[in-house]
Amino acid sequence: MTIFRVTICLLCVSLSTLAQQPKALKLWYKQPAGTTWTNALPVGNGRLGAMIYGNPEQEIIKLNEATVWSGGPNRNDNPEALAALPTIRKLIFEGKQDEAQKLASEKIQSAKINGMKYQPVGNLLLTFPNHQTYSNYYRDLDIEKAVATTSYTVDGVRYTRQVIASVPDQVIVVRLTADKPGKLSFAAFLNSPQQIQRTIEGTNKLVLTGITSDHEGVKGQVRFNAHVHVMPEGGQTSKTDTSVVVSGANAATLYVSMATNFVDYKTLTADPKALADKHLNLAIKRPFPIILNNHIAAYQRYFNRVKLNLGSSAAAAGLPTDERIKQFATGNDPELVSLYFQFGRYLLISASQPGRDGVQGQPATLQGLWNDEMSPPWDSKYTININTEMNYWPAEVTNLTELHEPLVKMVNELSQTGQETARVMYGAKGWVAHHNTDLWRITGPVDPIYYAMWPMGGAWLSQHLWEKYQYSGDKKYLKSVYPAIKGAAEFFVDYLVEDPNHHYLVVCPGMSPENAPSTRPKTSIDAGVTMDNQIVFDIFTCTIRAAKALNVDADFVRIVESKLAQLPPMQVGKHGQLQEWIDDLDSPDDKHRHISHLYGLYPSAQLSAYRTPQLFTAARNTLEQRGDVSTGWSMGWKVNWWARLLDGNRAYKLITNQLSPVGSQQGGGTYTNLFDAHPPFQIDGNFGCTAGIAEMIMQSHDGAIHLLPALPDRWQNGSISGLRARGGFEITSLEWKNGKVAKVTIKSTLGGNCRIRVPNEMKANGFTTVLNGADNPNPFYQTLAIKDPIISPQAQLIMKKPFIGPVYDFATQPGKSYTLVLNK
Ligand code: FUC
Repeated sequence: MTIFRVTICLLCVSLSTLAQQPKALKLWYKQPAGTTWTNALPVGNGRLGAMIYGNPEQEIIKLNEATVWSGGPNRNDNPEALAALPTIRKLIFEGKQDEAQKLASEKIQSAKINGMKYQPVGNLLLTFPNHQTYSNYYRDLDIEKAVATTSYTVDGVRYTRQVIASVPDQVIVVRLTADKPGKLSFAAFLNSPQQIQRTIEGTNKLVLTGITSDHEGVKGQVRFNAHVHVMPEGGQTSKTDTSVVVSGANAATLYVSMATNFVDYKTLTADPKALADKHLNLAIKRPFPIILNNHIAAYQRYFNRVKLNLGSSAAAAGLPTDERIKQFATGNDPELVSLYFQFGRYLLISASQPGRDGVQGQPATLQGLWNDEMSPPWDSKYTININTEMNYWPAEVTNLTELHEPLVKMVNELSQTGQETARVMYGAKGWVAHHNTDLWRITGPVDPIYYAMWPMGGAWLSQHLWEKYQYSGDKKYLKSVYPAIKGAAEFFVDYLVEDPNHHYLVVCPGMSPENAPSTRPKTSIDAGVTMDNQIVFDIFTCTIRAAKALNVDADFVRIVESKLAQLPPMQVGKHGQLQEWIDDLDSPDDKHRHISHLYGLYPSAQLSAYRTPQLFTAARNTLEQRGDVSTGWSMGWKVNWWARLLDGNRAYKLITNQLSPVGSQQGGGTYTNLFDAHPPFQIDGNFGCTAGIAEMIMQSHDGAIHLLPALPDRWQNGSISGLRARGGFEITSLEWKNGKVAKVTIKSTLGGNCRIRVPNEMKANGFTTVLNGADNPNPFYQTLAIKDPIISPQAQLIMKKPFIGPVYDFATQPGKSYTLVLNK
């Protein structure tokens, strides 16, 4: 045991030690968005969203409200599943997967309902006569303030538009100004691809009412209202049949309020007009500067918690964002990475807000909050075999835990609707969800059975309930989500069956999401695939740990422990890969975007450089074999995997792929507005990459807080403040120089042992050096007991010794901060 000199700093982190925020936290452009939605800029308050085009002559503001979905309350269980289940299982165990899948497509696949669509409200159009010709054009999205601004000059007058989506006021506000009096003239107009009616109340209030469309035999039942109150300063206001016309004003403020009849997934009894008016009538009493200030304060409450500096770039000062994306791969622009990281946080703050004052948001969909199509790709719903989970990967680590709440609420609701699915389809207790859900919280199978035969969505989503607790240690919260966690485990206690060939307990039928072995490429259905085993391992483990933390359900814990012990071990196949299926069927030529069996590497913590070196090496081989370029979300996941593989340069390469212009490589890429491309646009890649950048700088899953675990050569100097680590620790500030930790301050909120792994020796006093990998006594850092793998005799595993830096332990007390500095 070595004793070091210490610099302990109790709650005394001065601002000067915090990371310097680069100034350029703006997306900016020299041209309008034109007609291209992915050139437009997003604002949102978790419920109301807008995409702003910044076209001088006709401003287009595309409007969304989070509960505008097709259809209405419905279910999509297939009750014929139960009787067919024994035959399907028998066929699978006999190796007749094709026949099993055919039967499952008749008996398990949903008869007709594959989920409803997230749909747009419509467009606010502002027409500015004689603004065809303009000069000095500029538009930006300031993600430090969450304000979108457009400005340009016509006939010597500077026109400026600002747009915000306010959480406190629950309206979108458009502020129009001209720098000379009496020069502002425009017409405001609403239209929509939905079935709508329009009226104008008084002279200055546009009112649109609509109802969403029918889909797959479910009647469209969401009624919605959009109200726009046009408040000019000076000038004259008049109206036509459809427009409010303002001429000769000095300035104007437009308040946009939207609401629906949605109360919850089974209730549509709210009054959309009354609700839209309630928010509007309060907001119009407040002048724009007050609404703006309150909006910025509410936004910064979240945004300012994390600051990241990876170094400055010349490009940041001079080049618009679209040009920087084009040049990223060949230039040196670390500020684009920090902008992209913070943009992910911006998007989560804008797309996913906790409920307040009777207003509730929904979790971020495949497109977050922003969609202008009646039939968007994959309905812009919730694909829960990766995409929805990825949306929330940044929530805890980047210090946005409150924004996890809409997802937590959705999982709690699924744990209700999914009970019937578990019972009628599989004769099981607990609850189940398949690979998609929607506003109506459907839990039955969606899409053809090749994609749908995946009863794991509930168990994976439940990890988010558990992880939120891992970061906060809040037992009251844990108690509130424990029934959902337990219910997800209960399902598998009943659903697991003994595999007569290997004698393990397995998920059957199941599948490795959306992939199939090359020997039977059209048949995904199987038993005991690696990801299923890993997810069941996690839901059982967290149920046991949660029950013990809450001191409940000792008998049930014993049952779960015994089932857990009978799960299959992970396997290393003949190509040195982590096996995807229970049999060694993987092809090294398989480039499939889903690499689901690496779930165990991230987001789970089942693979470790230090504890499971063979599986860790096999995971690396798998990732090498699959290659880099793929869909956007797949590359976002790969950033996290390479970070967990402690390979910063490879993670950086994936960021480079991600920050390439759409179309410049075989898949993925980034649109000019920094939205991630599947393609098409899918927001998960934004969030995945944001989480991955955090994971490169700090990890907290493998028995310790690991500082700079995967720092690329490009980021040898930098700083970050505000990341959160499991066990209630906050990395209040971390500065590194030449790849070494120069100084770190960690605040403890729960107390307990803090263990850090660092790349270099630190000066500390009273801290101990951990030798021989002794267990961390902090319960939040308890590692997982992973079975020894089965390794193919043909597998060649070239093991690399992972870098092992010093590991220090120090006791912490709640509310206190601790600082360590580099031992030069
Ligand atoms: C899954 C993925 C697709 C896409 C869709 C929304 O089906 O396989 O790539 O992301 O979800």
